Amino acid sequence: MTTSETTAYKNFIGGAWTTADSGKTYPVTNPASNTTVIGEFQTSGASDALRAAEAAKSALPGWANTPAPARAAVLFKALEIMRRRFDEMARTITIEEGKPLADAQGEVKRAMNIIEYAAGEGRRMFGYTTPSEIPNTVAYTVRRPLGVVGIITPWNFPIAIPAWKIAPALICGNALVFKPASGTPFSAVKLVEIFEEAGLPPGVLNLITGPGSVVGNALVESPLVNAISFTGSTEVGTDLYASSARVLKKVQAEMGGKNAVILLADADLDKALGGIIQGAFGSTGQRCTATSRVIVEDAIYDEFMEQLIDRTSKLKLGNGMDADVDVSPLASKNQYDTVMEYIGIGTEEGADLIFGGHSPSGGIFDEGYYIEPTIFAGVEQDMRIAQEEIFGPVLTVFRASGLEDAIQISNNVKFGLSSSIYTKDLTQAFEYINTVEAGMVHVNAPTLGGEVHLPFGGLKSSGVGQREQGVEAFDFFSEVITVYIDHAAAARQQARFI
Ligand code: UN1
Repeated sequence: MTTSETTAYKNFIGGAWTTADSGKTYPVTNPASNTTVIGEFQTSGASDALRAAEAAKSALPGWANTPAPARAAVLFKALEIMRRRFDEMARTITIEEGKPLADAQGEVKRAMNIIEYAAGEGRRMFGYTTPSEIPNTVAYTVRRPLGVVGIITPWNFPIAIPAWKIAPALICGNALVFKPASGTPFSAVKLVEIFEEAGLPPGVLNLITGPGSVVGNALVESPLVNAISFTGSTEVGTDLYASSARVLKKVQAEMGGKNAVILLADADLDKALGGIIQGAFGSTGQRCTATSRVIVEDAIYDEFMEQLIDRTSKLKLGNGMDADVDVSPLASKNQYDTVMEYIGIGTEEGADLIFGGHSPSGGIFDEGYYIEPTIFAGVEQDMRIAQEEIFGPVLTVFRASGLEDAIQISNNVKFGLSSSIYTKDLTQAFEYINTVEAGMVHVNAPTLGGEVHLPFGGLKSSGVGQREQGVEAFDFFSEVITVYIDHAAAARQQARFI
């Protein structure tokens, strides 16, 4: 591996592309071809994070005092630039994260949707007025920015997740320090370039790349940073929430999932299989809304298994840049090792490995982090593969005697992010909607995804703080201030109101 001709990308602090204080960079490679270095990125430390937070603090008053419709104009401009650079952005995701190009295009579209939605908020940003109980008094609420916000994002949606935090945070008037996952800084650089080109004032959006533990902790600990929006593992999110609580820092943490699909006997089996396969193996299972469990009613279990194996065997594994590829490599060596370890654990625990489970070899497979789509049957609820988030192309299958049994299995995990049921029976569907423990509930649709104008997030160990996206995003990224104006000056004393 040679890095001599590789471009070294920089941090973006106070409107200038700068090197890290360490003077060091680290390489990022393509997961489908791990000898191909796609760039060198700054190895930032705490001092860089603090410099970025100071730059944000200096830029804050100017941006906070910019009228929201004028802030929106910058977002609309960013949207236009992203539309122009659409192909480049999608290709960047695929060479850096590995997901199939069609998925990467979907991801860029999603980022555009949130920027558009957040920009529209520039002409709303509603508070409310209400009658006061005091004579001659006007009472209303107004929104103010939180201040400097740390944006800490994962590698699996390296454009969309940053966009769905950054766009609502900007429209609310905050100044940001953006710390992307160390594995996907290239997508982050491109996203920041777009906001720079759109004319965002210097210091409003700062980027620092490097190891999460050092840079992320510096942001959590710095009194300059007022709030953190985080997406990542439940372990890191829990620590971040605990340390932020000590200094009363507002936190939104979007974490893991162990999402289940319930398949009832009356369902449209063909449609259900499509949704389950897409949910389990699309994006190589590396999304927090992936389907990692399927709970099948006894009566159709055998037929389902036969078709599941048949359809999974037709999936094409390969480089995400090839148009006909369904399942691409894991995003990194680390991910690859974790998933292979879980496949080993499942086998040792006594589950039946009925499909896949191997890393193919020869040709392109020797160059990347490939693992076959993998299915375990005979899974017991207390097994680790039934309880822990694997974040890879591994589906576990359970049997249920009926709806009640299936919901019990679905709820018997510490996570509660997304869920799905396939049935044509409205009564059973509503029983499910009312009792399943998940922040997002789908009927006759996969566990995946969501629309940007609806809230995204989970229950239990899947998330804490306000939901992302939807109107809730603006609730998280703003403070609500309550205003009372006594326009007769002294009404309150006279009337002796409390
Ligand atoms: C999606 O499922 O389309 O990290 C988005 C994640 C989630 C985002 C998932 N926060 O996978």
